[in-house]
Amino acid sequence: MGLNLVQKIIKEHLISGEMIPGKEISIRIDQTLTQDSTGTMAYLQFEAMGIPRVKTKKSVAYIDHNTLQAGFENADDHKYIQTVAAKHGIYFSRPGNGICHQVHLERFGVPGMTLLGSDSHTPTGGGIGMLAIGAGGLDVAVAMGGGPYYLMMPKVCRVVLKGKLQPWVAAKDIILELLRILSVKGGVGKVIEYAGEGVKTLSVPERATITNMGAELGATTSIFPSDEITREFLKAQDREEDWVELVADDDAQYDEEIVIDLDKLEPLAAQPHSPDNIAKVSEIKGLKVDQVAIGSCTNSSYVDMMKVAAILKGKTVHPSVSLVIAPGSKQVLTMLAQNGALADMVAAGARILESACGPCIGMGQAPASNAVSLRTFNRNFEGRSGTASAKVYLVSPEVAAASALTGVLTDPRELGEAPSIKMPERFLINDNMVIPPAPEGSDVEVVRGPNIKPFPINKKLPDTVSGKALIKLGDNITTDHIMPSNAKLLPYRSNVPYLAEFCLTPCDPDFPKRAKENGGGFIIGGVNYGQGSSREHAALAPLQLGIKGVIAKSFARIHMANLINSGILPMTFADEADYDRIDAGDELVLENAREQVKNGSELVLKNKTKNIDIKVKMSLSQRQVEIILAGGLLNYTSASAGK
Ligand code: MIC
Ligand code: SF4
Repeated sequence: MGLNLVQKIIKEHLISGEMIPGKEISIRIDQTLTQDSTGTMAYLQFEAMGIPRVKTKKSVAYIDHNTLQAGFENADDHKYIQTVAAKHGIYFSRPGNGICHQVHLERFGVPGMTLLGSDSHTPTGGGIGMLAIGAGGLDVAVAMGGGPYYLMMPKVCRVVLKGKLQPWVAAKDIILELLRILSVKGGVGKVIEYAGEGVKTLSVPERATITNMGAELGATTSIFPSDEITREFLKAQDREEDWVELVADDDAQYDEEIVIDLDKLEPLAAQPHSPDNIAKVSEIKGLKVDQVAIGSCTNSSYVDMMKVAAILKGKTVHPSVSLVIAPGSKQVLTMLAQNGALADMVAAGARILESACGPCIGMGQAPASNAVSLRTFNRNFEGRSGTASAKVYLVSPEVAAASALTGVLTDPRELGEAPSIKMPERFLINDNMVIPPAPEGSDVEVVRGPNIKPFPINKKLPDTVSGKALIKLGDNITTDHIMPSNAKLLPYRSNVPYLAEFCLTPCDPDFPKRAKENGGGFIIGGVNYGQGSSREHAALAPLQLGIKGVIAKSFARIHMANLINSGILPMTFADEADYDRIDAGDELVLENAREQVKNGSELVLKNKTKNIDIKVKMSLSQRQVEIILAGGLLNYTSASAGK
C-alpha cells in the first residue's frame, strides 16, 4: 500500500511506536526554531538539561515578538537569547530580520525534514514540504538536546484543491473556507495534506499562508507536496540544493477527504471573535472600518506586499482609517525599498512598522474603543488586539488594502482588474542579520538580566488531590484568555511569578487572588480548552497559582501537552453532561490519585459539595502517565537520568 506525504516523513523519522492514528509515536527532529517570547523559557530549560551543544541539523533563535523595548526587560531577554544561542550552537536571527516563520521559510526550511518550533504557527514550514510542528518550549528544548518528540500519530485529512483561484481571490480565502468547513476544532488529531491540480497554481508563500493558518483548525500540522514550484522558490532563494521531490504515492490512503473548488471561492472574512466565524465579504461589505493592519506570519510575503503596494499606488488611505503595514522579513522589506513599492505605500499614507509580529500579538497599534479592525493575521480572539471592545476581522491582503482606501469593508472584485504580481526569479539574499553560533561555545558567557526569574516546578503527584473548582469557563477558551499577551505583559515572559497575577483575568479579574487564597484548586472548561498559542506560560502561570488539574470537555493539542509537561492533570468528562454537575466553588477531590492515574484512563472525581461521583478520563500514553506521576517532564527526565 502506498504512503501519503505525512506517513513518508514520519516513517523516515520514526524512533518509537506504530504509525496507527491515536497511538503515541516519537520522531527525530531535524530543525528547531524558537522566538523570543517562548524562547527564554525554552533556553532556560535547555540549560537545565546540561547539554553543551544542540544535536539538531539546524536550530535557530528568532527575535520577532517583543521588539518594542519599552523597558529593560525584553532587551535583557534578547541579550540572554543571543548569548545562550552562541554558546550552545544555535543560529541567532536578530531583531529586525523578520518574523520567524517567514524567515525560516525563506532561508532555512528544507522539504522532507522535521521542524519543531516553540510557536503554534510553526506549520508555516508545511508550505515548503516540511513536517513542521508547534510545541511548548520544553519539548523544543528536549529536541535541541537530541531527544525524540512524542506525539499522537495523527489522522491524515486530504484536502483536494480543484481548479484555480479567480482574480482578487487569495490563498487566505482557501484557508478561511477550510475553517468554515471544519471549525477551530475540526483539525484536532489530524494533519491536513493538500493535493489536487490547484496545488500547482499556488506559490510557496501562498501555500505557507494556508499551512500557517492550519494552526487555527487545531491541526497537528498541514503540508503541501514539494514539487517544481518548491524547487523554483528554493532556487530563487539560492538554495536549490535543499530541494527534494516529495509527493504522495498514487495509491496513498487517507482518513478523510475534503474537496475545495477554487474557481468557486470568493473573498472571505473571519468575523469577531473567532477565526472560524466566516462570512463572504460580498455579504457583509459596507461595514465602516477604523483600522487596517497588514502583515503577520500569515500574509507578509513579498508577493502579498507587492499586491498591497499596487492597490495603494497613487491613491490615499481613507481619512478615517489608520493603515499599518509590517513586511514579514528584512528580505521582503529591502526588496520593496529597492523597487519603489515601499514608496508607493508610504505615499498613500501607510504607516510602516518593523518586520516583526507587532500588532498581531498586541504589541502596539491597539485599535480605538469599539473600533472595527481588518487584519491579514490569523487570530481575532477577543481582546488580543489590546482593546477588549475592538472587533477584529481576518481578511486577505487584497481585501485589507481595498478597504483601507474606501473606509468600508470592500469586495476587491469591485476595483476592476487585479494587479498581476510575479514571484521574483531571485530574491535579495543577505543573511547578515543571522549570527552563526560561536565555534567554541564554552568561551561564551551567558548574560542574564534581573527580569529572568526561576520558573515553577511541580512536585510528584500526591495520593490525594483536592481543592475547589476555582472558575467555570465556556467553550473554546484560548491561551490568550489563560495567559494574556500584550505590550504590558510580553516583557515578563521570563518572570512567571509576575505573569501569574494576570492568569485568566480576561475571564475573571479576581482569579489569581482567589487561587492563591485557596492554595490552588481546579479549573473547569468546555470544549477545545487552551486553543491557540503554544505558550507554556498558559500552564506555568496556573502551576504558579497552585492549579492541580483542569477538567474540560476537550483540550487543544499543544496546551494539553504543556499541562502534562507541568504535571497538571488534564481531565475530560467521561459524560459531557457532567459539566453541569460542577459549579464554581464546589470542593473536588481525587482520592488515591496515584493509583487511579496508574490504573487507567477512567478516574472517579468526587464532588464533595454535591456529594456525587463524576467520571473523568485522562487519555495518556504510558510515558505521559509517568510524567504526571513524577510531577512534570523536568522531574521525570531527572528521575530517568538518575536511574
Ligand atoms: C501567538 O500567535 O499567539 C504567538 C504569540 O505567536 C504564540 C506564541 C507565544 O505566545 O509566545 C503562538 O502562537 O504560539
Ligand atoms: Fe507572530 Fe502573530 Fe505569527 Fe504569532 S501569529 S508568530 S504573534 S505574527
